[in-house]
Amino acid sequence: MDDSAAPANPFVRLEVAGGVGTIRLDRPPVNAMNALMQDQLRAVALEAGTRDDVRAVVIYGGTRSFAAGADVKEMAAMTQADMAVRAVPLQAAFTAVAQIPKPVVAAITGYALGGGCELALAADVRFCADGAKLGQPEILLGVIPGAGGTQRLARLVGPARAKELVFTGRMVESDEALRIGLVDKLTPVGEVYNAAFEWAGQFARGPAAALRAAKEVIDRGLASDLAAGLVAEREAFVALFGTEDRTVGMTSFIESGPGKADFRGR
Ligand code: CO8
Repeated sequence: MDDSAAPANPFVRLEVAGGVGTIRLDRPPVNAMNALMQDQLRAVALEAGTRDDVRAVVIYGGTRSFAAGADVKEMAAMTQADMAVRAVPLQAAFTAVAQIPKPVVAAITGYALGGGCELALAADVRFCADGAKLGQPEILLGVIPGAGGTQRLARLVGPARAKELVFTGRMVESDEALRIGLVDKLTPVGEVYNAAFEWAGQFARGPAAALRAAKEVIDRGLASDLAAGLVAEREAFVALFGTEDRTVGMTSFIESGPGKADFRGR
């Protein structure tokens, strides 16, 4: 989607402040994700990934709800042939989020269900409002998760828990979500966005290439075997010796001690 084609009131927009980009979902009442919204999500994720003034990302759906999943009303009218076509850009949107080469946190309020839960799973960490509910209720519609839920959920909480959640479609309360590792932090509902923004903000003046490499190597390693992961780690480690930030970081340590480097992001 180029700028000239950008709609006046998009369902997904990128708001940038203090080095943090917020991917704001905005399709009231519950951010049900229709095809247009999925395409806008992909475009915004790519923009967040490439903009130099965005060094970390928050995904946020507002105070009421993160996202209640795919737009079931739109999906109900689709044929199998329609979905065969739609599934490709749909999955590409979630892959674009997962591959943002910067730290990404989901700030979850209300409901994160179906595609909404899958969107949260595509982030690096998840902050969650007390009382929010997560789940993969697709089975209750006679289908299964289709935007990474069977894969990312199992990797995050383990196969038995993932299967139980996908088989039953039940909602997971926020405290259980924390206990099983589905989310990483609970806050009062009014604080979840600020907590996520603060977490993202700590990377705004970080060593961008090292952060990118850390994310990429961890994710690539999880998708391959240990030996291949260690090769990827070694190559990325060596490559970082060519960056200005590693010179800045090591010089700063020697002159001023740990944790004081003023990184350039190069
Ligand atoms: N799609 C379309 N409309 C929705 C959706 C949805 N997923 N969720 C809620 N709505 C609508 C309701 O129909 C209602 O509309 P209206 O006011 O016109 O009647 C409005 O939003 C408010 O909803 P409720 O009245 O139901 O409000 P409640 O607070 O009682 O309940 C819930 C909110 C719990 C979110 C409930 O609406 C619900 O269970 N929604 C469906 C959740 C669901 O099944 N999600 C999975 C969808 S399938 C899916 O995501 C497939 C993933 C693969 C592709 C991912 C691509 C993004």
